Amino acid sequence: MAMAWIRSLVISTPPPPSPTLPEQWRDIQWGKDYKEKDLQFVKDYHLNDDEQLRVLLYGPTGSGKSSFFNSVDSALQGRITGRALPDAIYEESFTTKYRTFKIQNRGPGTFYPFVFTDIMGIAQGTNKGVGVEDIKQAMMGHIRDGYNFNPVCKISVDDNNYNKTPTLNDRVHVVVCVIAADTVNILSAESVRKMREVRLAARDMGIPQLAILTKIDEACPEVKRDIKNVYKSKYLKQQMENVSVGLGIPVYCIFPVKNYHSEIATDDDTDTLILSALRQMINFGKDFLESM
Ligand SMILES: Nc1nc2c(ncn2[C@@H]2O[C@H](COP(=O)(O)OP(=O)(O)OP(=O)(O)O)[C@@H](O)[C@H]2O)c(=O)[nH]1
Ligand SMILES: [Mg+2]
Repeated sequence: MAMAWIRSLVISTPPPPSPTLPEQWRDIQWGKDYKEKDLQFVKDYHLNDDEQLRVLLYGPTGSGKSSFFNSVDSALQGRITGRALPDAIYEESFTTKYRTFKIQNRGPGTFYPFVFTDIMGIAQGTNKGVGVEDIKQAMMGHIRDGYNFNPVCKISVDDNNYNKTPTLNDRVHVVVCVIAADTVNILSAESVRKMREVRLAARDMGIPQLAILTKIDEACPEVKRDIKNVYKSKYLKQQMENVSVGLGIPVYCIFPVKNYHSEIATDDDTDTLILSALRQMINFGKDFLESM
């Protein structure tokens, strides 16, 4: 009698909802061969000798902008690199300068035709973090490498690092919003407002945009266990939809990545997500350059 009761209890108790979907909702293939194909696409990408594609990374303080550049660099070099210094304590923006990074291709002195511009993070508070006006100036190519952002006032036209006559190469061709997946729901209204402002300014300048969702390993245990669960995780899908609604960036322009942060060697599947985001940046940037 007691056994039957227990059995009926077991049968009638529904299983806990699964945190993952049975199938990936975005088509992506894993493994070394597919990673190599993506890598080849990037290696084959070329522009005219005098052209370069500039990708600007912006987003909240500590979201993983510098780490994303390092991760792209690592994926392309096949080893962990650390040129853009990331920070472990991120109450204040660790990056304070406007810095452009080239990535070496094939051998010394040869570079990929795209560069990354890493800037100070957006922060809550009027006089904290990079100002939206400075990001707009950066998009137009008015800021020179090495400029030290001042959260209190925007760059002055008299500043030594103010470029009065930017060329097409100085301008930004792709704008990337970098957000940590585990902070999407707790971003301050002010940070969201600043990021929306940047998005609208980029739209008005016709600059293509996409978003990177970092720290997917910290945000979802299933992804920490196996990165290949990224497009099965219900939580991450929800976070991508939240970013889309909050910032007005379509879901097809949002890419989840795990940055290299404590690893001592690169990994094919981690590279795959980084390269898939990079491919889209390249495609968008190419379209934009062609339209100029
Ligand atoms: N687990 C994990 N940690 C990450 C990831 N990306 C970045 N981090 C860590 O997050 C911290 C902040 O990263 P940064 O790259 O300095 O962030 P940032 O956006 O450049 O920050 P600011 O320059 O201060 O605006 C560092 O300790 C990184 O190691 C990720 O994908 N997963
Ligand atoms: Mg940084």
